[in-house]
Amino acid sequence: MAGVFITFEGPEGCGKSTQVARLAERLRDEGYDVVTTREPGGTPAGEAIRGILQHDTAGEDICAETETLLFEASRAQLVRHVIRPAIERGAIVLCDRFADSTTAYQGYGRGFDVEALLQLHAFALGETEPKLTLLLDIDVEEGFRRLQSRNAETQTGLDRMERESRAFHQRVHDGYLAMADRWPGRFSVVDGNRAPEAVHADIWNLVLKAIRER
Ligand code: Z5A
Repeated sequence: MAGVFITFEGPEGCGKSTQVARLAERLRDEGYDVVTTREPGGTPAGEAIRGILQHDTAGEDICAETETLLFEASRAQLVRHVIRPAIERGAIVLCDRFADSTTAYQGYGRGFDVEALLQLHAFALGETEPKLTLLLDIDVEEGFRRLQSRNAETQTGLDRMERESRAFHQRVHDGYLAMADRWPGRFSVVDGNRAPEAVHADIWNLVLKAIRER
């Protein structure tokens, strides 16, 4: 039986990574073969690209066009080296961010033409599309509060994207909701403002449904 490809999306601090880990653990406990990965990253080339994207390497300003193409390059590699082989062997693939992040951040956030970005995705992804995209919706301010307290705990500063303005992050947030309206068959919006257990309960039901329908 073919696997199921599920992506997690949302604005800063929405709790994706927490939910991916919790879901993966529960699915594994139930006996499923689970592969977790993330974007940018997930392959040696992708992780090297992640390093360039997160920090201004050697103080060099990465222009928005380069940024967009680097995200797509990381994705093309991840799709062919990790995601497709896992789907083919029947695994449940959980990916923390995917192509919708480029549409949200570089499209709605930076202002690049969304339809042009969709063509870039088609080139990077080929036929590989998520069956289910879980959008963890959270208020922008709440997301920043969470990131600030996490960064204070881990003593890390804000990365390049986190330093963008509140207005930028609000456009990203609103763009995500626009995408969920445009592709209701693939997107499910989950209220991420609640406690992790409540968020997980909704995700669990949606994921079980997607697995049964495969
Ligand atoms: N980006 C892009 O621009 N274009 C693209 O194509 C792609 C990405 C693929 C990747 O950063 C950056 O690249 C990202 C988008 C951009 N921008 N930024 N900034 P990343 O991979 O380092 O980080 P992220 O994907 O943005 O994740 P995050 O927002 O930092 O975290 P999260 O995965 O959403 O949340 P978390 O790590 O699970 O939780 C954050 C904190 O909140 C943590 O302390 C948790 O313990 C806490 N938390 C989690 N859930 C809850 C609940 N329910 N209640 C209270 N507290 C919670």
